[in-house]
Amino acid sequence: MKLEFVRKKLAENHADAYVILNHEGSGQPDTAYLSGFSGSESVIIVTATQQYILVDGRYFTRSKQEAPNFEMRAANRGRVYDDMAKYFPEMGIKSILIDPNATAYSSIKNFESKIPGLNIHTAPGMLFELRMIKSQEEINKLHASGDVACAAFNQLVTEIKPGMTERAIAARLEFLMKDMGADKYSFDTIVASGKMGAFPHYTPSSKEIATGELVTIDFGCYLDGYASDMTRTIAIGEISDKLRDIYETVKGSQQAGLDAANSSMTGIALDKVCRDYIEQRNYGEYFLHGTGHGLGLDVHELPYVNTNNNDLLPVNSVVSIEPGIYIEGIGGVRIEDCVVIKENGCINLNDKVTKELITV
Ligand SMILES: [Mn+2]
Repeated sequence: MKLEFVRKKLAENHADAYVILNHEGSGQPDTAYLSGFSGSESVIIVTATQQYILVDGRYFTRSKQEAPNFEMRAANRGRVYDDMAKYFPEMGIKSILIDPNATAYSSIKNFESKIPGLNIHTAPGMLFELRMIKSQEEINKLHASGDVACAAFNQLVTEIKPGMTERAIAARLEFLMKDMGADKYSFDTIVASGKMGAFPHYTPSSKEIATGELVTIDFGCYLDGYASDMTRTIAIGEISDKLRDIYETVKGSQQAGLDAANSSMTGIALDKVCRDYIEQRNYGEYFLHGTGHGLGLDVHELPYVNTNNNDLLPVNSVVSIEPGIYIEGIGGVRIEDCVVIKENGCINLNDKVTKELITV
C-alpha cells in the first residue's frame, strides 16, 4: 500500500525514482515508515518496479533483517552520491522525486553537482498525509510507548523531594524510561518549577524545587520507533489557592478536549473546546500555544490541533491534547495526553497516570 502510494506519486510527477536520504537525523522517520530500516544512514530508492536500500558496511546485516523487501546495495560511507551516480544508470533512473522538507539544501546541491544531467522533482511532505493515519500495529506501538512513559513517571513521583534540582529530576526520568524498555527519550525532558513554569518550552537548570511550587514535567520516549509525549504538573507540598485554580482550569480544559475529540471535529474546533474553557475562566490570554499536534514516528507531525487547521481529524490519526496556562512571575500548568481519534470519541494513550493533582 505504501509503495503503491509512492509509485502513484512517481507517475504523477513524471519521475523515475523516489529517493529518501537518511542522514544526520533527517529522513529516518520516512525511511523507517517505508522500509522498516531503523539505522542512522541509508538511501531508499523506489522505482516503478523495484525498491532498493543503499547502506555501508555498518548496516549490511541490519538492513537485510529490517528491510527484507528492499534490495540491498553496498554504499561507501561519505561517498553516497558517487554510489548513486554508479547505480542510477543500471536502475534506469534519470529523474528523481525528493521531499525538500526532509532533505537539506546542500544535499540537493550535491545531487546537481555529482550526478550531472539528473532531473530533480520535489514533493514537499510527500509521506506526511499517509503517515497521519495509523495502522492498528502502529497504534499498538504508540500505546506501548505511552505505557513506558506512564510507568516511568509513576515511579518518578515516588522519588521527588524538595531540594532536588530540575536537571536531576529530568535525568532520573530519562533513566527510568530507558530502564523500563525505551530505546531513547523522544525529546529533551522539560522540568520547569515555580516561576519557570511560565516558560512553555524550558530547559531544566540546577534550580532546586521548593515547597509551594508547581512543577511541569513534559516528557516521552521512543519504543520500537514510535514516540510518546505527555505532560503532568505536580505540586510540591501546599500550594496557593491561585495556583490550584490555574491547575483545575487546565485540568478541566484538557478533560473537555478529551471528551470532545472525535473524527467529526476539525483541528480548529477541538482547539476551540479547550481554549473556550480557559477563556471562560478569564485565563485566555495566558494560553500561549496550540492545543496539540500529531504524533508517530516523529514527535510532531500531522494533524495539528490549533487555530489554523480547518481539516477534520481523521479516524486513526493520533494527536496530543495539551492546553496550558503560563503567567509570568507566577508560574504555569500544562497537562498533556496523546489520543487516537475514533468516530465516536478517542482512545487515550497516556491513560495510566492520574490527572488529579499529585502532591509530593
Ligand atoms: Mn506535545
